[in-house]
Amino acid sequence: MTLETIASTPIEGQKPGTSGLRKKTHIFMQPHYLENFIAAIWIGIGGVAGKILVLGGDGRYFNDRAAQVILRMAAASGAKKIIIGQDALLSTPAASNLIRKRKADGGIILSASHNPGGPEEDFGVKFNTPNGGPAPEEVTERIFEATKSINSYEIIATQDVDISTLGTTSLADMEIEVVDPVADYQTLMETLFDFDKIRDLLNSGFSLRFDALHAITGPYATAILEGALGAAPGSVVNGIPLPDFGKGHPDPNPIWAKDLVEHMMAKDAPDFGAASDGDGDRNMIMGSGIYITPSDSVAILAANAELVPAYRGNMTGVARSMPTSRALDRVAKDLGIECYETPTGWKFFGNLLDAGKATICGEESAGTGSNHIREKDGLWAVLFWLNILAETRLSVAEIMEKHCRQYGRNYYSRHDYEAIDTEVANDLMQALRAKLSTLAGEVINGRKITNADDFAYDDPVDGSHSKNQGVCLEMEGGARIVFRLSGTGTEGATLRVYLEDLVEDPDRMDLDPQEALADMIAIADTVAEISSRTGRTEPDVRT
Ligand code: G16
Repeated sequence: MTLETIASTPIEGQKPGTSGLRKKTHIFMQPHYLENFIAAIWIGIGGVAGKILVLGGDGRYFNDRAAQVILRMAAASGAKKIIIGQDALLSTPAASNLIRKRKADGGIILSASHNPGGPEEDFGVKFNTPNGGPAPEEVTERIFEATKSINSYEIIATQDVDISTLGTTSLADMEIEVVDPVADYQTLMETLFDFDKIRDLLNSGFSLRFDALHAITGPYATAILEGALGAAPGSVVNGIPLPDFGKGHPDPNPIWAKDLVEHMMAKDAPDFGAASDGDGDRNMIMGSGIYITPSDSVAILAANAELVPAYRGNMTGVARSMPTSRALDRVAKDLGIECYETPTGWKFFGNLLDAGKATICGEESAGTGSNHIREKDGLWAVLFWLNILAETRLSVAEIMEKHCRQYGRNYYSRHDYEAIDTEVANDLMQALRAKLSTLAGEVINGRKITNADDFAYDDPVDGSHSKNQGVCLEMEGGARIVFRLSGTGTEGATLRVYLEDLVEDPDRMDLDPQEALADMIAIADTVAEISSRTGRTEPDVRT
């Protein structure tokens, strides 16, 4: 075992995006690519010497190899201890929990989240801070700056460490603790929800289907839903994590979780359906014959928080990302609590959660979570829904109907135009920004624009300022259109168009969202010239 200092040169483009550094796997596998970025993390966090870190990933291709490299680099740079999930597996929420529970100095999560995996697909690395949350911009900026001047890194030359056996081992002077990826997470869930009530529900003939999409939540869902809560064996499908996610796209939305949608829309559908993503932080919720949008889901969870042990009497505030529908705002108003509006990216909720300003947070991009950890949490959302269903004994559709009757319905859809030419996408956004000052007051397709701006955020806790976070057009009657470019894609640019319209007429609660939003869709195209600039007449994904 020898300590080696390997000469390297800075690699361009190692700029973390919305959630860590994501690139094609073969790029990460190039000589020094991963190593340079890890060395930059060490610099960005003020060195790793003497520190305790959590390490794990979603099991995608290259996960195990990358974990071995990181162990050898951490040991070479004097880390005190690494707590690693068995076989280098940890869901993102489980990693966040471990960082907090074990008071670690942070963690490295190997994942490109909902992006597909495999040698030709995507890989990613993200750093989470001691509060268990994604590194804030100030830290990712430091890491990025460091990538520009890396000219060597330290690594121990040795055989692979055994990370398949639970227990403690060592590498040079560094301790390595291999932990069960599920156990601590399951213990946490048991403290938040009424497992007895959920067990009663599942024993009463209530059926569920959880599609793990061959990603990380398989073992968690099997242990918790089938094991601890007694869902019928086979309720969890595609539960074995695979390096290429079975060639699927582990993104829980109606396009990529089509099989679940078909089951839930069938005549003999289960009572409840759900899916999670590659690293287990996203969720999709369905009932028999109904899909609940993420924006509605977070609003429903907040509205029913009193039914769930950990949240009863504990709702200090809620938060949503700017493009998420304003259904949550209506609930917050009713509860008499604040609803914060942040830029896209879970990292922006961290300060609000740490300061006790928000209890439940959610994003249109299928992320929902709370102050129990500092990441969004797919299975948590599933258990929250099951707890509500167990308490009310209503169906998912009835819960949705009741919610709309009380709060009105914020029809919502996101249209994604993927892999468009980066220059075309940037020009489109620039042209939109150039129009902002004249858009307010204009009437387009019969709807008056009441406000047009480029969203900026002043963090109420640390005062940090984030600008250019998306172009937002507000319209009369509670409608909105938001345009922004995704920060998580790895190919060209993805234009996201977020469409929302509020309907309060009780006779118009059951419309098809695409029909209800037809006006908004047309206005979006007129204002942003999507079809003429991109040549696309249809989005690739509609959520
Ligand atoms: C990440 C972030 C989320 C964000 C989502 C979409 O999710 O953690 O906060 O909403 O990306 O971001 P964008 O619109 O920039 O692609 P995940 O699940 O990929 O980590």
